[in-house]
Amino acid sequence: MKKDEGPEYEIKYLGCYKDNSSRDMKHGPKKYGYKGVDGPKKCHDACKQYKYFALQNNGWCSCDNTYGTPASTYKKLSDAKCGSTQPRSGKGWTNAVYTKQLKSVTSKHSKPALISQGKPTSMSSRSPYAGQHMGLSSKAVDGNTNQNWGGKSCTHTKSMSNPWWKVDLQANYKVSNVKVWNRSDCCGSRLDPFQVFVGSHKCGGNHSIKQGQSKDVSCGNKEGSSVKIQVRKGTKKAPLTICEVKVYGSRA
Ligand SMILES: [Ca+2]
Repeated sequence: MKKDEGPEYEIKYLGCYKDNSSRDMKHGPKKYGYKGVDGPKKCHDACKQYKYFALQNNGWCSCDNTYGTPASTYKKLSDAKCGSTQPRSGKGWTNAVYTKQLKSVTSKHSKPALISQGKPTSMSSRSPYAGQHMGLSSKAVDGNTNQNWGGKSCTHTKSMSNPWWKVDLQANYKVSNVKVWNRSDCCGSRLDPFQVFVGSHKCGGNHSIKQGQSKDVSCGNKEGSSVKIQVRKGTKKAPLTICEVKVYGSRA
């Protein structure tokens, strides 16, 4: 398909609804012949002026601007009541209800955005190199993924047990994933192992990144207003250095 054809649409199945002889959907061709893979699309094409359309009794097409109303009569049923093969084409007195919607609308809502860059940060100690403006906690959200300490874009705590780094997202977010960049010029094991928290929710278990590499940690849309990188090496003391953290999510 050419890119300049305008917005892309998709046909979306909304559910299976009970019907009776008064008809939930009152318009359209009200004819058979709309079963099979192209059934929903063909029924849509025959119902263009209506918002919703439905297949009943294995491919009988009708449409309307409402569906499932009144809900006491046209009750929502289990999907199996509208057939087991996809796309569903309905059974006796059951409507497999569909609509057509803009594809970009759905993807815009579900696509996670970068939500950490430039936001307030903190860590378990002040940078020992703060005087040279190096190692600051803000260096992990400065948008620069340079992994060389000399690039002045990595954080650095003092040597301590259980060091951590944190970004305040300044609002509640569903966090989809957190990408972390490790240092490349030395000391890659300082991040091994680390844990990622969204608020108090942990994303997976222990993670590690080889020196000079980055890692994408999935957070499964856990909700919170901060993300923390926590290193636990028991009583062993070490500094924590991270060169960049990118948190992706959408407003909760
Ligand atoms: Ca950086």
